[in-house]
Amino acid sequence: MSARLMPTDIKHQYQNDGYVLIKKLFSEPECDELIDRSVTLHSRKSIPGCFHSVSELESDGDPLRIYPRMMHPHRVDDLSLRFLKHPRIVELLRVLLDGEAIGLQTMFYWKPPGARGQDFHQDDYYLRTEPNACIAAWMALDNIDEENGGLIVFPGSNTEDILEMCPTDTSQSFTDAAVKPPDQYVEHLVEMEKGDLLFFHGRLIHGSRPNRSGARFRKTFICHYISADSTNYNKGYDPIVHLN
Ligand SMILES: O=C(O)CCC(=O)C(=O)O
Repeated sequence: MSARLMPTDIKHQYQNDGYVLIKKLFSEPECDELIDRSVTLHSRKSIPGCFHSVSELESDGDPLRIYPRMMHPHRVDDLSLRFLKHPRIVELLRVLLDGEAIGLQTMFYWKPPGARGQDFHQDDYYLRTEPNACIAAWMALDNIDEENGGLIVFPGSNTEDILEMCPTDTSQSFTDAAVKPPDQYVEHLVEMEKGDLLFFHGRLIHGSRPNRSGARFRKTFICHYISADSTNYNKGYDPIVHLN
């Protein structure tokens, strides 16, 4: 799906399937700027509340300990904040949410070769937004496919309530609980090119498998938003970010 799609098409697909892919919303230089900044942040080894990385020797063979995901980089980095508030994202959020959005979190995933995935879940299990679902903006900073652990979605599962989370296989997933997708949903791998952005609904079942590639990272910058008229959300995500 292309950034040139009409707003009504974008909204229709989001409502029907629970996600919509916007091709090449960002250019390669824009992606590279964000990657360069993340490399600079990572070189600090540890930023309280954001990430703590260890050396290869200390990692016990877990690449995610060397390249852990960065939580809320927008709280320590102006460029990450600029992307959270990026006008191209905010304009599309307005279409998808029928109104204004508020920023709740950012994350930067390196997903290095050999890294575990994140088993199936719904984001609102964590964000607990009421009365409407939260929305993720998942931006590809590499070309992403099955081999390097691309995102898997279950189209239409956005109509489900929050489902039960059960213990899962932590040799494959860095999280220890997951939902079992109901039988009527069929998994779909979203192949993405660097600069593509996937919006998805907070009740959509999604996740990823390990990065099986020998040398390809799967870098992504992820933002979560809620409608400005939300009456509740998980206050653990405070402080929220007003986008204007
Ligand atoms: O990027 C991934 O592999 C999973 C990310 C995800 O599921 C999320 O941010 O909720």
